[in-house]
Amino acid sequence: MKWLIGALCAAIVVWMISRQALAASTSCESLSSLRLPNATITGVQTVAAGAFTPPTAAGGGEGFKSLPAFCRVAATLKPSTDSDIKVEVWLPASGWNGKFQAVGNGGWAGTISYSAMSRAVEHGYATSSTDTGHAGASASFALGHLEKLVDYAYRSEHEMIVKAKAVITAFYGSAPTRSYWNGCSIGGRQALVEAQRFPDDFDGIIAGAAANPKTHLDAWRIWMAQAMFKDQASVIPVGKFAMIHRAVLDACDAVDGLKDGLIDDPTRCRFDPHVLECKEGDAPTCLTPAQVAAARVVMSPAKNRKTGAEIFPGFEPGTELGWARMLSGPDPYATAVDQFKYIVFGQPDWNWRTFDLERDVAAADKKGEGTLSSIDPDLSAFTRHGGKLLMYHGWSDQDIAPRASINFYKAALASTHAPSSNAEWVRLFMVPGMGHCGGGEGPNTFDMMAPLESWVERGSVPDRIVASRINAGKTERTRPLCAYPQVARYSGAGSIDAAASFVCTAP
Ligand SMILES: [Ca+2]
Repeated sequence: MKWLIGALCAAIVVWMISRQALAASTSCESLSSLRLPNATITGVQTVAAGAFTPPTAAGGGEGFKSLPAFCRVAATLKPSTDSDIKVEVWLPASGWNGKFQAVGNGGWAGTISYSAMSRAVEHGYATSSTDTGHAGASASFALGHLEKLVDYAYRSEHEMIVKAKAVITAFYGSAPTRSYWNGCSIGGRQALVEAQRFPDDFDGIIAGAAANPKTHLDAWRIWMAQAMFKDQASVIPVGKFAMIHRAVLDACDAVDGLKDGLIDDPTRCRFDPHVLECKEGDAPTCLTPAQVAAARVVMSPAKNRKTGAEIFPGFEPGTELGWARMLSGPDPYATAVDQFKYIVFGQPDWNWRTFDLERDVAAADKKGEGTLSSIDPDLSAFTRHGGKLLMYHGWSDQDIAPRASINFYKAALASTHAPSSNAEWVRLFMVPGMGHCGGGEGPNTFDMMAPLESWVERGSVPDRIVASRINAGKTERTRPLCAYPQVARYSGAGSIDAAASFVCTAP
């Protein structure tokens, strides 16, 4: 008995010492005197548990009430004379898990991602976010400011990461044991950029719905809207999107082998909107010939009409309920128009109706070289560092066509030469029925961080990740997400709402 008590006491002492090591080694306020190259610390404060209030523009509200106490550090980084990069680093006052989780942005960024930061801190990580070097969600910042475009394209993230690691080390007295990136949309693009350009920044990277190639993505968005809004006749009223969705589901739900209200494998669904053409005139239940033509464009990839080369993949069947995000008119998605106004042509009064797919994609590629054009898929250096890349994309993404992630995944596998010590370094999970970074009709709640950490820290390669459909706090359905190209198949027994009834198998 005595030895047992002794061992127990020893264990408690070891535990207390290890806990001690994960708390701050210096006061939060003392970080204001930290000197970092090309950086100015502009604010340092201890924030009491639940006391954080974001600047009104950031939103988020109630989500911050559950935040534990943390040390909040704000800084401005100036890697170029025209740079004005705002960053924040948040450090849990106690219970730090020893790791760093940097979080990404959306659209043209222009704000610090407070909500994503709060989720990271709640889970014990030190975290950081940047506004990417400008304020506001438009691309107007780039007009006449090439250095700011470079900051947005890749430099602000890397600068933030270097400085955040220095702040973490100063605060806790030790560097993070592991560093991770977690981002979706532009944050997914930032993820791939980091893996390519700065392969030693992270041990593990999550790239959700990556906006890549950004130039082609925005060209596709305008091309699609141009077909829809070119004249009054071609406009499909938003009220018809649900009718089209119903028809797509009727045609394709069962094709994947299970009638569950989801198109689990859109690659097997063939749907021509011509089947919805009105017998005569127009009605809410059918499409006019001009609307059929517009729908065909919306459901097709954008291709170069001369060479046949794909510029960007199209929406998948099943996405129709989300079409309003980009196709509610009367103009194309402003995020896409901004690219051509402020970056490609430098003309704030540029008229999207003059857009010519082949000519203007070529112009965008030229202008975007080294910044927003396609990301080099050779991630060999990242694999030599031992890095793991976990990608995901919703099959019903209504903002970034999901095959863009499949394209990058395949290109990366083909061009990357990984050392045998890191032969398994990338996984892609397609999410049936999920919209852009969430939403949609499918199981859309899942944790990518835990499987990534198991992979990086314990060598457990993720092949199956369970996703849940939660409605009003109740889990209605669970499903496995399977490592691409595998798909989830119903085993034939058990509830179709339980992940245990499904196996991951070749398509
Ligand atoms: Ca189905």
